[in-house]
Amino acid sequence: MLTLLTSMYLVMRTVSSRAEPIRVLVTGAAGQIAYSLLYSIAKGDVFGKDQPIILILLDIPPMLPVLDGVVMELQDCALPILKEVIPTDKVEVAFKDIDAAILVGSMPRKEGMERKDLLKANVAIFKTQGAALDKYAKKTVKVVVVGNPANTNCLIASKSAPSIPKENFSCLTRLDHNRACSQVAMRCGVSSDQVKNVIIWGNHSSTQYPDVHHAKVNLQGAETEAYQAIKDDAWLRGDFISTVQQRGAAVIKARKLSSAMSAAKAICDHMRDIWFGTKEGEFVSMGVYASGNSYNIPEDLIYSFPVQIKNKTWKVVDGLPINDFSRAKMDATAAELVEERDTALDFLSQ
Ligand code: NAX
Repeated sequence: MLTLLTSMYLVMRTVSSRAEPIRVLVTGAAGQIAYSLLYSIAKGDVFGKDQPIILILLDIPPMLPVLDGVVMELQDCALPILKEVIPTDKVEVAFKDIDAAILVGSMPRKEGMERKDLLKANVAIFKTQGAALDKYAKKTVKVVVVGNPANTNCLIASKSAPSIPKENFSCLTRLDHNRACSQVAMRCGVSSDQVKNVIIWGNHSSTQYPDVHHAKVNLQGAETEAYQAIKDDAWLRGDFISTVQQRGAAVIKARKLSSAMSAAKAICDHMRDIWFGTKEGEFVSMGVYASGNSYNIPEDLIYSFPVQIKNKTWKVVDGLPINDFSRAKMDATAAELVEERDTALDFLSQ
């Protein structure tokens, strides 16, 4: 019996090691988030330990020498599933036949730059990359946008890629989600895996609404509502929310650099959940296309909702009761996104 099982295992290993490699694109690949992210992807943390990968690294021309260094380091990691690494500054190379796109690169805010100018520069980048997705990528490609303003950049990329289903696009709010989870866990003195179903609503900006009305904490084996476990409504409605909203700024202040390790971990969590699905009875936060049918959020936005994922397809968790406190915060972040979208669409049509 043991011999039979062993040989079945060996056959399965051989079959999976012969699996076709998938093509995974990371943009902004010479930047600091990518530097933390690429190793995790290339060793199988995201798409599976037996899934061969071709990694394509896109950055702008001045960063090509830096990309060469990243390629050398990836080679030096000697990772068995990493079949090839392709550094490039050309979208037609980068987006060709890709299965997954992690769009990290964007225009950073420079000193003295107006918010509108920043948005305009990013609309240009995500219009080009959306058009490249449309032209060169597989129609099944899964796209996650990280570069800020992530929600609106994601919307622009999706609108510029009409042949790819809108549902294939999402933006990262998992870092905010993980931050919220961790704050609750620390407050309750449990590990973060004992906290589930926190929600980030809306924009990945300081108007986001971290909500724990539906979250559960496992306290010594007993699943407890987060509000009951914490027993401090003033903290949950005050400092908890502002800590999560301002966490990115706090990290920059302390580190003199923005979040990179935690952002890379969140990207892995986000893409792994798309690929393999969410756990039974659990939901995660993700910026996805708002159809107008969920929680009275206006349509045609990329808005962060609680989602469950099965067969690489997300579904908003509908029907959660929303109180007045939450409603006001969900609407405020939606209003910011509407304004950002309208400005971006003006630029897109120019
Ligand atoms: P870095 O400045 O270290 O790296 C960005 C890289 O993108 C650079 O190498 C740059 O040359 C490249 N790039 C610029 N334009 C490009 C283009 N058109 N095509 C390809 N590459 C291009 O920034 P990093 O710390 O890695 O952050 C990257 C982005 O993530 C920023 O926009 C940042 O604001 C955003 N973040 C988003 C988060 C989220 O939760 N959605 C959290 C982390 C992070 O703040």
